[in-house]
Amino acid sequence: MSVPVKRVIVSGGAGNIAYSLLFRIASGDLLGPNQAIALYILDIPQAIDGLEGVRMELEDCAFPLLKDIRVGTDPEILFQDVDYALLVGAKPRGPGMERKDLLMENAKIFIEHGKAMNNVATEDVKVLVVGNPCNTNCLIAMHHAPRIDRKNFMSMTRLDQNRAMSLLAQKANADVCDVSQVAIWGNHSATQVPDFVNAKIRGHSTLELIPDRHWLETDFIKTVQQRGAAIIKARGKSSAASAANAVIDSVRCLHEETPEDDWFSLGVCSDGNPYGIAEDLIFSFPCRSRGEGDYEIVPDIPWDSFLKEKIQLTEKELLEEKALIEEMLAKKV
Ligand code: NAX
Repeated sequence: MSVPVKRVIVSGGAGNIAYSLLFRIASGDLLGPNQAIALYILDIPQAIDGLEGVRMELEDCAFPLLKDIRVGTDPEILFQDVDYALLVGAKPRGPGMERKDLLMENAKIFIEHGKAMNNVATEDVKVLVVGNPCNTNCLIAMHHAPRIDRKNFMSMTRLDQNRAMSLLAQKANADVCDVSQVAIWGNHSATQVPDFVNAKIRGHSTLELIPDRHWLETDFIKTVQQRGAAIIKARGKSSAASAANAVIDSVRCLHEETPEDDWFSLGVCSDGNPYGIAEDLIFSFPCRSRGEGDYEIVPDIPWDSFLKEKIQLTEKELLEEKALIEEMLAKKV
């Protein structure tokens, strides 16, 4: 029995992350081995040759699940009827560029992409924003796509979760499969909060297996927060394969029933519940899925005073980013 093709758009298609991501999507890693896929690949006009090269390589893989490839630079065409929008494309911070300029340059991109999705994507399109600053970019796209349910807008903190899981496993001499309930709270930035307080290793409290709270509060958190910069320093390029892998994990988690004793991290729109985080922020929470493409925020995870203080700081940063964007957009009008 044939299953209808799912349309997946990847923006930033000529970039670093997309070069890993597209091939994994086309091979079935994103939506499973029985789901035929159409790939729509978007970038800017200056990148059109790169896009054509990527298209040629995808064709040369002869992926059985890949039924259609479209490359282009017009969001209103490429977002047409998409089921999944993986928004990787963004403007990097240039030399001497201030944070507010970076926010504004990216705001323009995500306003355009939000509007295009509102106009032409399927109503239940699932949107995952990867391009930084991903939480605020996601918020902007969501605001410009009122036809689409707010719940469908997500930003990626799964790479941070995976980094945290690996570090905890290494420190405890455990397998990464033994590590569970690792949440990232807040912004995908240097203020993010990798939660070791509630994480488990072999079903036990991390604090029992790694009784070095000083290491957890300092080196562990800092290493996760600054891993992106460490990779740029080592490779001369930013994380790409691991970021693409985290995109795959983020989407797959929505379609697999989350085990009772676990959760995953995802930036989603806060409505104030259940943790009192300000409404209308894209904030990373521990989430669970029933396996139907949906998620809910896991309630009742306790915060000790250390976590609480850090979570308030990351919330403050997101509020500041939002206020800055609102101010700049208001001035422009
Ligand atoms: P690259 O600079 O290699 O690629 C970005 C691509 O986006 C380029 O091809 C560029 O032309 C394109 N682009 C720019 N404006 C566009 C627009 N208006 N429409 C469509 N495409 C557009 O960056 P790459 O290494 O692929 O990283 C992409 C983004 O992911 C960056 O913002 C990066 O900071 C972010 N990351 C986010 C992570 C996360 O966990 N959320 C981790 C990895 C990564 O750092």
